Amino acid sequence: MSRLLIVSNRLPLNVERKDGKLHFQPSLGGLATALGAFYKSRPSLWIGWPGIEQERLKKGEEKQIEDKLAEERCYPVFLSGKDVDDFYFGFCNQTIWPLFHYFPHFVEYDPELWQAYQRVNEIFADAIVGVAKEDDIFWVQDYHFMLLPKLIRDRLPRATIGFFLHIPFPAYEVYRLLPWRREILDGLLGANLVGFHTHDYVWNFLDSTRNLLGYGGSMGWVTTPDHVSKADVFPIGIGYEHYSSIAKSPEVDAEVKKFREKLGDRKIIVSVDRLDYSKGIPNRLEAYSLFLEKHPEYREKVVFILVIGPSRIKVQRYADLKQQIEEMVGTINGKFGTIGWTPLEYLYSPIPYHALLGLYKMADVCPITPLRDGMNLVAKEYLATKVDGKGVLILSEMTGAARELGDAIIINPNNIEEIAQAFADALTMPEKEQIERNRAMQERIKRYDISRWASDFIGKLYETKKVESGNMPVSMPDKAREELTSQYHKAQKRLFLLDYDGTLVPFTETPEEAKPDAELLKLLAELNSNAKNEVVLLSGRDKNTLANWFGGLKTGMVAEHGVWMKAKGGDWGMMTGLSDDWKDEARAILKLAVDRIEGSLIEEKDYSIAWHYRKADPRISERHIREIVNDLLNLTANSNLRVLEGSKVVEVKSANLNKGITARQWISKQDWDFILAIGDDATDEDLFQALPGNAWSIKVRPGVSAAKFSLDTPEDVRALLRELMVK
Ligand code: ADQ
Repeated sequence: MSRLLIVSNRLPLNVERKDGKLHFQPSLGGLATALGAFYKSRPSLWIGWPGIEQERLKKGEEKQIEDKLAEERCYPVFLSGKDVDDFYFGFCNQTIWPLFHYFPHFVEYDPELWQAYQRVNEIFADAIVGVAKEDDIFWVQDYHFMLLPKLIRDRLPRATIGFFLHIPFPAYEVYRLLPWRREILDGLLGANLVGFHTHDYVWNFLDSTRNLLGYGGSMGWVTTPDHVSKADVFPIGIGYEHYSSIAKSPEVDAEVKKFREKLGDRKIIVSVDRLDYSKGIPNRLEAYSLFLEKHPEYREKVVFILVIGPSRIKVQRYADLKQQIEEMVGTINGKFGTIGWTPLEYLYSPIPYHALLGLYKMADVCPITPLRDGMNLVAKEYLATKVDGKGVLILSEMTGAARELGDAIIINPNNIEEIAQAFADALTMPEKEQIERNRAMQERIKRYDISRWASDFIGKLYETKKVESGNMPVSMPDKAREELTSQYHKAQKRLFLLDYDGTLVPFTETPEEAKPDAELLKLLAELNSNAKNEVVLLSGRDKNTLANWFGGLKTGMVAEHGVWMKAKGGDWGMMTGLSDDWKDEARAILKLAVDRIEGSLIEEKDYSIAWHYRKADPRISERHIREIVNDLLNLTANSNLRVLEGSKVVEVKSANLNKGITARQWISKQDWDFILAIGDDATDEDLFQALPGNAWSIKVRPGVSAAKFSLDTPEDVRALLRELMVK
């Protein structure tokens, strides 16, 4: 089993200095606890910041920390105080966090913080590569390290890298606000697998990669020039069995007893959050106040225990929020409280595990009201402790958890009246209904628990890597070139299937400019004049252009992807059974595209129509291309037409027309003992797939392909063809 390297901002063990000495404490809550059992169950190493700034360490203490953490299979990456401030409190929590949680007005766009983010990601990349061994697989966690997948890939091109985002990925219209939006997408796409909590986040991510980087793909696959990535959904779970069994323990019952002694038999509402403006704490309190206002019968009969975990207090906005919450707590208690009854019990502190579970266990109602939340684990923890099935979960529809826990009372966190009503509904919900609702949700979170989440992710990561390995042609090594030449010379019947644009000539701004030069014509003439060779130019271009350019050569030719064909020395013949009555509608859509996108143009052929946008401003066309392709896809749905995306060209044509079908006809003509096919774009993939196993196939430009080898430029293709002919 290969070793798993988990990378996250914090380690499962946190280092603190108390009374001058270093102390190692298990990190509270979060990922470390959640993944603890999984990472211990296999060969692994956890890499992260140990929680103490470099300047606060004395001589020799770094080594001391390294040794102690090594016992727990952890590896520390040390950061200076300035890096922690600018990276963690800065870019992570004043730029990414608010933007990704739809608080654009809170976002700091500060190039200095961005530099710190880049710098710390680089520091981590170097540290990771320093400890990595061959065959290790990498699993990078969360928004702190979105550049890291690419930085690792730059250093270890063949690495297997996964990334999981624990927070939402926002809609394109929000994400695009970020000045460094492309760099971050590039960083993430260095991973083979990018995981999110919900389908919406996956869609948002794919939308942004299409709009900002122009990368297409389907079913979550993203094809970049040198690499393939997949985006997929993995809703994080909790250690369900662990929570539900501890909830039955005497320690937890003792905690419940302690609380009950203080609170009597009043109804209990409990909420637990880290201090954060995304968690919707003020609106929850406002709703509680409204509930007490509207339902005086509950006064003195209910207590709300508000638990808040200290977090990011160094960021001013968090300090302000803390003050706001404390003021609200004071106001509510002042307004409704009586001697002997405090409507709101406020705890601002980390809560020990058994006490936390005790609170969940005795809570009649758990209101979770974030304005945005990637998942929200408290919702799942609360349900897991409900061993008797009783209790009511109120859940904001803006949490990832709401996608899975539809049997909760779902609320809009901005609707204070609705939340207040939810308190009343929850407190009067019949026990039978509570149990029914909870059992359904418990089943689900029990099945897809944290270890299933982790093993599912790692399993998918391997699968994704396998797809990539099987589909990335390797650049041609010398040995393969020698073998190709040797086979060529031994062979008596040789077939060359050559694409034209992008393969034999580089791309130009307009299609007419890509005329063959004298050198190319000479090369093809020479290749074709050998009696043992049959050269076929397979192109999407129209027949007249090919006839004008290559008529003198007498090579085989295929125009419009197969509408027209011409054998070596023969005449043009047309494929039968084609119709063009669909062209008017497709032309109308593409004309609209030309009007909207300056510099783009339509190329009409007999049985296909193409829209070229190479000359258009890439920022504009990227945005519109999806719309145009979607219009074309709607038009062609359930028809025998195909929409093909080439390099800066979209083409509509009959599904019966593709280079693969045409190539098969040529291949079946003779018993060839040497076949070489070369192409560069999506239309050539049909050709590669149609080849027999012993054929040679080469893709020009790096990218995912069914071809066996790759070359970088048309000049390299010409050089290879020239090389073949040298005796
Ligand atoms: P968080 O924003 O931290 O996580 P959440 O999922 O609710 O949010 O997890 C908080 C954890 O901290 C829970 O395990 C909770 O029990 C614990 N906790 C909170 N306050 C505590 C206190 N006072 N004492 C003790 N424990 C406390 C991010 C994303 C979430 C996503 C998770 C996991 O923001 O949306 O669900 O990662 O992917």
